[in-house]
Amino acid sequence: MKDPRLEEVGYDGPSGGWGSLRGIASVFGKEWATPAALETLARQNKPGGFMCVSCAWTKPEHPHPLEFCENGAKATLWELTSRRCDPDFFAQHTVQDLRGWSDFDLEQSGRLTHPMRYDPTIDRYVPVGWDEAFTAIGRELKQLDPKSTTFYASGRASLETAYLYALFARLYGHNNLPDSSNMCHETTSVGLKKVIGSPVGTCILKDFEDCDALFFFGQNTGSNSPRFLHTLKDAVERGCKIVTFNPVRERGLIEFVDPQNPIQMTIGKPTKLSSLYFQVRPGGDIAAIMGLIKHVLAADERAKGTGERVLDDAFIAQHTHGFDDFLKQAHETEWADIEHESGLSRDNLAEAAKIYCDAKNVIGIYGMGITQHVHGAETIGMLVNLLMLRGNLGRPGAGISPVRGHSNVQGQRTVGISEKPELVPLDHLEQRFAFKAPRDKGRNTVEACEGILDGTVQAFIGLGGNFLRAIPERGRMEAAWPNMQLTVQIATKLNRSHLINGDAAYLLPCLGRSEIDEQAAGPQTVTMEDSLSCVHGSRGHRAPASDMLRSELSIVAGIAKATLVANDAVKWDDWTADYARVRDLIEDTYPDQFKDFNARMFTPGGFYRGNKVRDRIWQTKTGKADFTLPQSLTSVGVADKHGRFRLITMRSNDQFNTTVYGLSDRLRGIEGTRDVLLMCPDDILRHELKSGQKVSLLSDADDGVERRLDGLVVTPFDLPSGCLGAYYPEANPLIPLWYHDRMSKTPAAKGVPVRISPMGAAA
Ligand SMILES: Nc1nc2c(c(=O)[nH]1)N[C@H]1C(S)=C(S)[C@@H](COP(=O)(O)OP(=O)(O)OC[C@H]3O[C@@H](n4cnc5c(=O)[nH]c(N)nc54)[C@H](O)[C@@H]3O)O[C@H]1N2
Ligand SMILES: Nc1nc2c(c(=O)[nH]1)N[C@H]1C(S)=C(S)[C@@H](COP(=O)(O)OP(=O)(O)OC[C@H]3O[C@@H](n4cnc5c(=O)[nH]c(N)nc54)[C@H](O)[C@@H]3O)O[C@H]1N2
Ligand SMILES: [Mo]
Repeated sequence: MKDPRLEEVGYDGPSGGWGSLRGIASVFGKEWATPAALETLARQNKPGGFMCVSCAWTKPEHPHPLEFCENGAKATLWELTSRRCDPDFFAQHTVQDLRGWSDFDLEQSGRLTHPMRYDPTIDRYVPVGWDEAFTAIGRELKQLDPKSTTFYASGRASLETAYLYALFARLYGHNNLPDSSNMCHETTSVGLKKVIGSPVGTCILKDFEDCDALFFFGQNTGSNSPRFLHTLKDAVERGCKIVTFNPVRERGLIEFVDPQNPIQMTIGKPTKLSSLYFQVRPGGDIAAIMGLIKHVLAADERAKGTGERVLDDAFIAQHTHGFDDFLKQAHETEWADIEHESGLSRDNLAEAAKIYCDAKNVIGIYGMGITQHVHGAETIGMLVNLLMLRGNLGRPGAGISPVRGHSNVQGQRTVGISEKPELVPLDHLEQRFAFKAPRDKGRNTVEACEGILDGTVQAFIGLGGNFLRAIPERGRMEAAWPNMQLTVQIATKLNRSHLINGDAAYLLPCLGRSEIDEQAAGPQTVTMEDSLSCVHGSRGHRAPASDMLRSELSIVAGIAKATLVANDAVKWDDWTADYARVRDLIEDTYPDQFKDFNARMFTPGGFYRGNKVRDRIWQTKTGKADFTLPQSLTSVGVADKHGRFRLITMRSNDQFNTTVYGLSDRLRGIEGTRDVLLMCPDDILRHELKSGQKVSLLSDADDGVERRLDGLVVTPFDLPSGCLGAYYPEANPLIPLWYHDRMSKTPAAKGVPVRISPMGAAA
């Protein structure tokens, strides 16, 4: 009999349902349902309203009466807080003192209200006028070598702001434009582009109405893109099958009750989502997909005599490259290795392969469970291999759909936030703005961190985000950060990255997306691109949290104007006065994708930017879609060894990235704490640990660097053996900076090598 103390923590209810409404209430109390807050939420993700600041899932043409989810509501309400982090607050607390606060408490201090300058003599932030701040920042930047500076963007800023931010970097003289995508779907931008020529997903919402099966890898819909649950539910109810691969049995992918459907809420049964659910080992997806592929190939062999082929031979012959070599590798791969690396059995994979073969149209879906691995890009290549066998690319109802993170992270890359000069139409920009653009490759997030460590990066501007919490290698990074000459943070709320400063440091508060953005030409609209490449206008209607706030665009323009020499082609004031002019610039730079931008931005459901893969045009080196030959069957970057675990860093249902709303991970049954180490009961016994015991995690990366995290409580959880779970961002000190996807340098926040040490004991 199982030791009752090892009973796994978990949650048996469906996702959605009453629990999602209680989830909102538990963070915001009764206030969340005030008329003003509800009115704001009712405008969320609607044409003419504002686009949610939470995830990037698409906003449909026919929205629900309330087109928001539990977590979208939390993100909006978080921005609407009545608390203010004003000059009085900063007068009361030294920065040293604030460093002792939890991340939760820092953000709870409310919306930033005034531009602030760090005064090292009193270790406090003090108010500064906007012009004075811009002039001082401009003066610093003018003295620095542009190549020693770096302009980070978290993925929330609008297309208009992103376009100007990237333009500013290039006019100033660098391509150092790391962004949150570098920690997220850069694996897609590089890996997917390499094999099919598209850096983004190929599906549109209509495809989800026409697909027969969805193969789902490492994306936690219930917490991270809950509005997508409606799409999944509709698909399942018309007969589409979902096959899920995830080490964690995520409730959101098991069953769902639509909180907007009164009948289902009161008397209905939850909709069962996944037909098959595979608890793959972390990093085991390459092997699992190889297993699926072997079954598909075997089915095709069997079918050859009958005349009805399983493979789409015509597609493979006309549209792909490298099939024969791949076929050879698939045949040579042993089932024993596949079973070992994936943790799944040949027979179980046969069931999934049958669903794949029976389905006319299949969509492959994935998230961070795939992208945040050392061989993440190869895993994406494997998923493409699987899809290509039956021509599931470039036709309706089929394709590949990475689920993106921040609400405009995909769009920022579309309009020029990239360290890779070849991805940006520099010739056009040079001509349009009469300057010589830098042509050398800039720094991505990992390279920016390397530069901060070795002193070659001397200034950091952060357009949103919480860089020092989001990146790996926290210990060394926090120590090196103050060596910079200048740090500037543009933000809505105080966070830890604002408490570690360069010699000169500024904290510049900006408007949130639900707020009115009044400029010389009147209230402004901004635009975003969602996960399915649809572009939407967004207009705030609430009074700003403080009179002193400025829009992100005007702050970028203010710094740029104070930094750059005058240039008649560059009109910061005109652009700030009327963002329609910036949209004209975007249309001029990207005419194919943004035709009639201003006229189309309020198209219900957004306007689709297009994707050549839908017409089976492959913008790759070979001019075809390429089969990938994986170099290894695991996407984890270090070998197995006794005592070494694979740690997956996870998001709870009560956080948005580094912003922690509360201590309830409702859909996993973890309440009241984030200091947990999730572990399977067998491993707890095998390693002579006890449920409830406090332990430390130590980096096991064989590089001699000590990285540790203390005070985690061993918590039995349904996970594959050899796998541990802990929360992001708390666990980030354990990830080595060099532990990243080989092709794209996306930090590998899943499959991190660690070992467990009892608290207090030496390693
Ligand atoms: N509410 C809320 N919404 C969010 C966010 C948030 O923090 N909160 N963050 C936003 C951002 S920026 C992003 S990028 C997305 C992130 O959304 P997701 O892509 O869902 O990212 P994660 O939560 O990190 O983890 C994804 C899943 O991968 C699984 N996994 C871990 N390792 C493996 C593996 O080796 N193989 C497989 N198959 N699965 C694995 C985990 O169990 C988890 O269920 O969500 C966005 N939306
Ligand atoms: N271990 C581990 N590490 C990870 C991940 C993981 O799964 N595991 N995920 C990675 C991923 S996918 C991502 S995207 C990154 C996230 O990295 P970031 O994007 O840098 O971090 P966020 O937590 O989203 O940023 C939150 C802060 O943004 C500011 N903010 C909020 N709204 C606005 C706004 O409208 N404008 C401006 N200017 N500021 C605003 C607030 O000050 C808030 O404190 O983390 C990465 N790090
Ligand atoms: Mo992300």
